[in-house]
Amino acid sequence: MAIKFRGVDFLEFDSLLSDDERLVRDTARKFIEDNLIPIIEECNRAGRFPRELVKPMAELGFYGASLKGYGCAGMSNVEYGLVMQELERGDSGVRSFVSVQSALVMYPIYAFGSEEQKKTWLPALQSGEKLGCFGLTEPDFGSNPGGMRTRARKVGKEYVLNGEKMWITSGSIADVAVIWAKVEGEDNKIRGFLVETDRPGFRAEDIHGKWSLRASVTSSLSMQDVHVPECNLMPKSGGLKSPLMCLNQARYGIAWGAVGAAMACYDCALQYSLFRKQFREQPIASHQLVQEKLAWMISEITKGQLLVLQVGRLKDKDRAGFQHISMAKRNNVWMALECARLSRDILGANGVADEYPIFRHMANLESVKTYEGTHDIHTLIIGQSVTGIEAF
Ligand code: TGC
Ligand code: FAD
Repeated sequence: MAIKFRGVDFLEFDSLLSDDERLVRDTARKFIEDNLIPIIEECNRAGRFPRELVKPMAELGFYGASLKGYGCAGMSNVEYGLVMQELERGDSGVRSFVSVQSALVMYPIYAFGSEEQKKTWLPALQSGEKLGCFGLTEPDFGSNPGGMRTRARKVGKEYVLNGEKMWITSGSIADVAVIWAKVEGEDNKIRGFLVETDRPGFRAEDIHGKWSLRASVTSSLSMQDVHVPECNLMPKSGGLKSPLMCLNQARYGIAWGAVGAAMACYDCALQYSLFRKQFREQPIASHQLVQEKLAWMISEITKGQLLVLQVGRLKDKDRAGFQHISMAKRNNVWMALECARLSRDILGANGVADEYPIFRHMANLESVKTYEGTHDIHTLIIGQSVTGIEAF
């Protein structure tokens, strides 16, 4: 049975969007429908990142979409979020790629880079001519990145970097890595470096055997005496706060993206339930227990849409705090994962087949729940915000 996505809008959500916002959303939706949906199951099976989409997505302005100048589209945060929603409706791995390129590579260069770094990298990253990755997590430091062991040592007019980064999206396809390291002799302050990935001593190796985000490249990075000129240090970066500011941008996009994945699962399950008949030739949608699942999903998706729209409106006024973004990321990813599980259940045995997108979304969302701050870490960020007590 072929199931075509029809959009999900129970509470006139569209009426809260401007014409421009709807246009951006519909353009991204059509792009995903025409270009990603036809190939995503093959990519997922093969564990292949659809690199052929890199340039077409650049042409639509998806990279660094909310940044201004340097060839970037200058979208509002809500428009950017709607793009993320549509990308993840297709696949979390493709949304991940765009998140990393935009929020974790272009944003730090924009926020902490020198003018020269911005002119060198931003137009090339925007056009998809160059790709980037973000190295914060290490084998022994995930939720607690402040403990990182990667070091930078100043030697004359260069820095020498040593360390390991783990679970790095786009690591082996990146031309430039944003590397966070403690600078020796500067009180071990965390600073950000732009490291060209063809420098001697830099190695990226892909992590194989993932059951999740199979259409996304995930790598480990190793740096052994990698020399970079001092102008590769991002001058305005300083302290753990700098990478955490990048994470806010990415977490915000994920909160929208998760709504997209949830919409894909819900719409598929709804259509299936109206078509599939069991007992007295009745569609399974006529059973109360199935309706309860559908009612739960549409309620939670609607709440998730409103939550992330409000965070987006606040962000557009520069009033979104990181605790607001944590709430949106935590809630919406949890909600999407629950929708994926319930939708999978509604499809019965067909729910485990990749003829339908649900199991892929469900497996992807397990990573999304962990990366960019686990569900538990966001619980503690919200807890700290409301109590004033740190419980990490
Ligand atoms: P803590 O002492 O709390 O904070 C240090 C300083 O930073 C400030 N701060 C933030 N600033 C901006 N944005 C945030 N979200 C911030 N959170 C904290 C804080 O106020 C403080 O400022 P100051 O002025 O006092 O120095 O730091 P901590 O070491 O106790 O850790 C806090 C914690 C646990 C919340 C943080 O480390 C954390 O968020 N951990 C989770 C790590 C994480 O999310 N890693 C993500 C890696 S990248 C990734 O997963 C990419 S996947 C991408 C994809 O494929 O889509
Ligand atoms: P841990 O920190 O070891 O956590 C394990 C468990 O312990 C979790 O349930 C966690 O919630 C819990 N826990 C930890 N501390 C506490 C606490 N204080 N209180 C209560 N519970 C706690 N990182 C990057 O830097 N760049 C990337 O591009 C990137 N891409 C990724 C792509 C994928 C597919 C994945 C899976 C991860 C990626 N990551 C990336 C890494 C990701 O950010 C980390 O996996 C994440 O931050 C969690 O760290 P960890 O895996 O080491 O888990």
